[in-house]
Amino acid sequence: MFVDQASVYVKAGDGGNGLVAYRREKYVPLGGPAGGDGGDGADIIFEVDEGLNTLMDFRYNRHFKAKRGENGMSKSQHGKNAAPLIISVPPGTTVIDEDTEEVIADLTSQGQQAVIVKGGRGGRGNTRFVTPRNPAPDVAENGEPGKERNIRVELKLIADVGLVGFPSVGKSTLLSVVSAAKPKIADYHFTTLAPNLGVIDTSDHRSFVMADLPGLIEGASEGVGLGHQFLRHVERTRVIVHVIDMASMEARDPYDDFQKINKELEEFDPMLLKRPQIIAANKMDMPGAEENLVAFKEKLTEDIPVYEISALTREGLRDILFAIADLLDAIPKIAPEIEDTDEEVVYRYQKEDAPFDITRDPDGAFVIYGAKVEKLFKMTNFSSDGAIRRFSRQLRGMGIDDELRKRGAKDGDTVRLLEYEFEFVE
Ligand SMILES: Nc1nc2c(ncn2[C@@H]2O[C@H](COP(=O)(O)OP(=O)(O)OP(=O)(O)O)[C@@H](O)[C@H]2O)c(=O)[nH]1
Ligand SMILES: [Mg+2]
Repeated sequence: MFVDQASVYVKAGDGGNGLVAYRREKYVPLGGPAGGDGGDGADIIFEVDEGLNTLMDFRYNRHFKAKRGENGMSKSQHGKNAAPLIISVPPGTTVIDEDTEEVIADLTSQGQQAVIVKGGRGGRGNTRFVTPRNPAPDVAENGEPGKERNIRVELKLIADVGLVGFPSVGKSTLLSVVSAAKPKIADYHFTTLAPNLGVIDTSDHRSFVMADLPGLIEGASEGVGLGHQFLRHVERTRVIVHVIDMASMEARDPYDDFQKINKELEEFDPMLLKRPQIIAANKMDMPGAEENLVAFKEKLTEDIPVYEISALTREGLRDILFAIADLLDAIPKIAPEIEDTDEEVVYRYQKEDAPFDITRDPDGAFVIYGAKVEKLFKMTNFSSDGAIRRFSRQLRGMGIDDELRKRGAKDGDTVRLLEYEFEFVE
């Protein structure tokens, strides 16, 4: 199995901050609270785009940060929610949490979406903290931080293009110079025993997957050489690139090679001849290749484009890759084979954040940490007394005061949370 893989960091947008504001109207001497809520931060969503077939885009961009929500405004106006950041992925993409190895999403069908990280909720404005006892609160919340995650994106590769041809014509060499694949290359037959896959990126940023395949010889369709095993792979590809040794280094006639290979393909499955083909006239750097090519083209009656290349000197590669990409764009997709089909499970909600934990620093200070308490802290706007009081109430509500006391905290002891210090007050 061949897997394309990328490690990516995603951070959803933070919620916008809530606002503390009061009405100021001409004839209302004591205007009530009028601070609006912050908007929600942007989610990061992955969406299947059938037009993609590799994870090439993740090679260029490994960090994704979504926009934050707008802050709350006066006159009780809600800040705008940030629009989700949508990232296109090819069908067959699996998204895994790198830290827990949990599968977050299996994306298979066109348009299917999965929320990879949720944006933070907008903080509430002071309008929302009105109570009969406190009709004009000076409390507003900061936005909730957006979730962040390290993820691994994986894609089982299916070759779009198969390289076929006699042994030693240069199939593996070609794959090695147009992709990062490192197939074994040697001047003896059947160097390649199992297909190698490479991801190809054309200079105009289109990408596709190409396989070099074990060499084919006469009788392959009946099982000679690596026969059937090899031909099964060809059946799954959408374009066949027929590699021919135009230098005739083993004294075979190039056109004869071409016909023999096609005959084997046809005998294995007549449909294979209907598959679009491109001829790669390889080894054009060698003496005699030019003459052979002229003779080859004279004999060629089939309507198949011929591209002159040298995998060794890397000549002509750009043109043939463009031709392959154009052809792939022009023909319909074959639905990728997906082993465990119909699995529509998309996103499992995350477990509750651990509320808090307490340790002690060497100097005796109590240190509070944990996702939930840290989130509360970040959502508190410490510029108002009301918000500070509310934060202490929340800590008490979570049982942090009791826990501190249990561990021996006394009036005046230092308590740390993130990079801040407080005094423990009874
Ligand atoms: N002169 C020249 N030699 C080449 C070129 N491409 C490949 N070769 C040589 O041809 C020999 C066979 O190359 P491979 O890439 O292993 O051939 P293959 O088609 O993958 O062969 P199998 O895996 O055995 O089917 C090697 O010695 C290569 O260096 C080329 O463009 N010019
Ligand atoms: Mg090979």
